[in-house]
Amino acid sequence: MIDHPQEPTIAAIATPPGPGGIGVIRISGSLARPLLVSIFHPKNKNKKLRSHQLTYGFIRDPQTGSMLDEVLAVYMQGPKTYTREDVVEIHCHGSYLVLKGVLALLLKEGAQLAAPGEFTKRAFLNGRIDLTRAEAVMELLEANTPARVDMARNQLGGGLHATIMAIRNQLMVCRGIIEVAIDFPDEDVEIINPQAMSVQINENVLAPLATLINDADKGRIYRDGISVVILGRPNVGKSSLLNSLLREERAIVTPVPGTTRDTIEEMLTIHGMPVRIVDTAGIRDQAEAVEEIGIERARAKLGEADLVLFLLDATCGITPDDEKLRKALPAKPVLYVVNKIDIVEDYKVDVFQEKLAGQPVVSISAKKGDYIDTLEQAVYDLVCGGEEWDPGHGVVPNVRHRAALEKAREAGCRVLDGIAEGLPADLVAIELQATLDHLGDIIGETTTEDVLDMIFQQFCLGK
Ligand SMILES: Nc1nc2c(ncn2[C@@H]2O[C@H](COP(=O)(O)OP(=O)(O)OP(=O)(O)O)[C@@H](O)[C@H]2O)c(=O)[nH]1
Ligand SMILES: [Mg+2]
Repeated sequence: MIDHPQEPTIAAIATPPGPGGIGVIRISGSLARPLLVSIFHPKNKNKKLRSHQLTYGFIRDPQTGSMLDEVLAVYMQGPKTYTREDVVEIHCHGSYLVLKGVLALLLKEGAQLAAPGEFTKRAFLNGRIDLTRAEAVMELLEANTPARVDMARNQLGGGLHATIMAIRNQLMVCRGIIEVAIDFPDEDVEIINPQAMSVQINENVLAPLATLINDADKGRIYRDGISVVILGRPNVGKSSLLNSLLREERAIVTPVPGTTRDTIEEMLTIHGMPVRIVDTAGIRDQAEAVEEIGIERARAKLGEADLVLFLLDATCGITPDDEKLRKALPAKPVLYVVNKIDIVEDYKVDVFQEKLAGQPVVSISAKKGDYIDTLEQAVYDLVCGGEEWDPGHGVVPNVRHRAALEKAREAGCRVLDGIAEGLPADLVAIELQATLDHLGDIIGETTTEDVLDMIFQQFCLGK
């Protein structure tokens, strides 16, 4: 057992549970190297452990001498490591039991089990990465669409950090001027030029903050995705539409009204945006018991919907039942979709458009898969406000950042008001400092311990 210095050396299995080609154990801290030396036996006994070089050998229990695994081990001397501390990685066979055995040995020898996110937290606390980059690590691990990977990669590259720093620098220039005004209150010359400073704050602080907040809202759609519920009378083609959007025969389709009895949920992406699509039981009166339950579920799903696809049948126009259903809709964005246009001769959307007065309408054939791309575009436009937005373009703040940005913007507006009203410089300085602090929260400069704990606890083990 190796003696503990003050900061414990941490260890964890860094790869997910389940069989794999290899599984990696990671160790960080001042004991990383001695711990490795105590359990690792290079195949070539004369081979010295060199920093950042893989060595082939065996893990043995120093007490019993029994061999646990044949491994590749690497010792990386700080500060050029993930945590800036000494780091060791042991590449074992990807068996969970083997990995657990090696980890148990390390803990017996004096390592401490790492908390979730503790490696990344140390990287942050040791100043290797700021908080936005640490969060980007988690975002990257969780990213399940290419758009999310792009956003995470950008943040990991320091895009958000640099943008926040640039805004903070502008504020610091203003703070410098205001401090001079505070220090020399009796100067004849006016130190603060209110007009110039207002322009400076408007253009270089408030405008970029507004852009960041807007991008955060767009980014949220790409991170969390949206829920789209297909609704309509029985037999209008809801399940056919689900299948068309998924490009697979997921749901049962028959000419019998009341085919779908339960809600069916699937994930798909539209222009990179994750979409949870929900097919529902056709809504009608006089349904039998099982169908009735399905209809109740359909109604319940409406509550979670970000967008409702209201399906209509081109062969029958808008029927009294459709009207009834429309009237019962909750206040949600609705896209009307006229289906089965393939079997209507001389189909014209105008009749529907007139009746739906100003509401967005798309015409499709779910069965043939016609105009599904037009429908997807319409969904995208409705959700993104008709604005083409590229998630990979740069900086996309998350929900936590957004809250801090909003507070910074409010404080920034109070700075402007203070200047316009000619408030004393020291009062303006307080709001200016508040603006700076809210921005500091984003990059982790002024973030409190409990917020940090909350962020890192969301990480997975070994990261
Ligand atoms: N010609 C044509 N037929 C369609 C189209 N879409 C669906 N249908 C047919 O309409 C019938 C009902 O389709 P479904 O997709 O099961 O309709 P649904 O709205 O899910 O019906 P319920 O689950 O009973 O509420 C089937 O026979 C489909 O083949 C279309 O675009 N064109
Ligand atoms: Mg159906």
